[in-house]
Amino acid sequence: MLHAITRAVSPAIVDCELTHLERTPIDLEVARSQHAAYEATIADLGARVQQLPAEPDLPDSVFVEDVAVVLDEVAIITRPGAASRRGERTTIEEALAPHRHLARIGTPGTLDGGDVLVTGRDIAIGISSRSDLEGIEQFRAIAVRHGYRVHAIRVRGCLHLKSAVASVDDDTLLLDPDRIRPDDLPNRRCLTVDPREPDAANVLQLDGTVVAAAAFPRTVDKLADAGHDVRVVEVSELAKAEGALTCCSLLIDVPQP
Ligand code: CIR
Repeated sequence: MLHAITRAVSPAIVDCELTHLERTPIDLEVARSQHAAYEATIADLGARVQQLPAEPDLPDSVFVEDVAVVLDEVAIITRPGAASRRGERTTIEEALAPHRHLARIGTPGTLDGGDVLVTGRDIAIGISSRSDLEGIEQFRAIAVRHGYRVHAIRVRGCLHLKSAVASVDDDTLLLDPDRIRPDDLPNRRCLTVDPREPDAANVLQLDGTVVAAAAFPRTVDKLADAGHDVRVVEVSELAKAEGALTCCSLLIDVPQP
């Protein structure tokens, strides 16, 4: 079954890191209710949701994806590129320890989980403002031991690799062709976002359903027209913190109890 680790929105989210967005006011209560609706959606799609308590001193801690990459064989605790996010690791390590052997990215490497796109045995990792070559080489050394191939891809114009490309099913990616060249990615069928919605690529694939953000209706229609079962969630307040859909959960395949 699928276990999902989430974390309640921090009251400090208004002080989040921002790279490509201007700071605009975030309504904490709205952010919390949108986050709760996100959790309800993934629970409805079959995930067992484990919500970690909010971290009042860690503004971006709701975005749990960046702190770990969970493979079937090992969970790799990252060293986030933003120093303000490194304190998020302790509680994520504790939450993952019952499910996976842990490995770690160490100093001086940096890596954010938002830069890591796992498709079968291929793992694409963005070289970004958050993830550097040292972090990627450390990740590669761990992953190759378990039979994965790691491909480093330069990220431009967005925070993370997965800001511009994500999986919609086991064989298909959704991407923004202005930021990601399909040829850079390991062989997969590619759908493109609507050109008026360049930030629409970050969708969450869960048990045959694609969870997409309400802000991108044209891309939602495109996915539906391509035959995908799509669930729409409103995450506008979390988007003001430069977060999207994959970043709000860590998904772990666990054996049935
Ligand atoms: C940050 O800049 O770290 C947060 N404000 C947003 C992180 C979003 N993470 C993700 O999309 N994987």
